[in-house]
Amino acid sequence: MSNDIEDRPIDDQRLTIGERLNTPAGQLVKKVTLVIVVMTVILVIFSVWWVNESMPVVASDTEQAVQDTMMVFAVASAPVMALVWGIGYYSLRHWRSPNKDLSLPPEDGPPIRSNARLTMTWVIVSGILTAFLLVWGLTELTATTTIPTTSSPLVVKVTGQQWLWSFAYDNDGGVGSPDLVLPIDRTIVFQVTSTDVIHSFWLPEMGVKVDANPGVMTTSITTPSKLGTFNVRCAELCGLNHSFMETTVTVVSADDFNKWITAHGGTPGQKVAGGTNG
Ligand SMILES: [Cu+2]
Repeated sequence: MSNDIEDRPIDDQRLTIGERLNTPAGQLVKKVTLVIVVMTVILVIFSVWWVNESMPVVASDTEQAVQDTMMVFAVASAPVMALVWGIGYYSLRHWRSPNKDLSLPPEDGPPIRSNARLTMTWVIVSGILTAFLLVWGLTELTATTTIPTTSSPLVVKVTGQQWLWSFAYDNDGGVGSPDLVLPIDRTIVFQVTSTDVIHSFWLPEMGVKVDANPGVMTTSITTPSKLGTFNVRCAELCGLNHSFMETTVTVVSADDFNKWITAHGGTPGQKVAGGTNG
């Protein structure tokens, strides 16, 4: 049997890019590219709008990093999604079987043996994209989980139990409280545990969500960046009243924080071994 594919003249490959774009196949490529570009623009606009619309207010550096990462990943994935949809559009529109009789399989198009330029472009572009996202993710992860050595962090002991949270400030005279009060612009180290079942300590506006496990101390850090009162929730189904396991976190100035500690019988900066449990 003769190999009719290899015998076929390869006129297409002798044309310049400009000439090839003017062939019927080239016109089609231009049309699909336009669809992909328009779809990319729409998806980027949608991503930016959706992240701004659906995410909570930013009350800490951690939440800022979370929302920046959401935005970067959404925008970076927009052209990939547009490419997949664009090829889907092309396939559905132009490779539909012309046969009304669906018992007959559609005729195959010419097989493509290789396309070095396309392969290299695909490998390089997707390699750069994934490397960028990996480096971005690792950089943000390191920045939001490393305690800065230049500042003195505030340690807050967080205890979950069915169905309330309690907070202890062992480095400030052992103050205990059912509400969380934090000074602005100071690194906070949460030491989280539970007295009964597994809970999850969640500060939606501060980008903190960490398991509270009985017998184990988990740690999470953040730096509040906005004055105000925000939510404290439990994010792990922990029993009958799980949905009521909530309180507030109030971010105040450093002076007001010291006054609050003093008003609750503590001394700012005075360490207490063991401390209270709220
Ligand atoms: Cu809980």
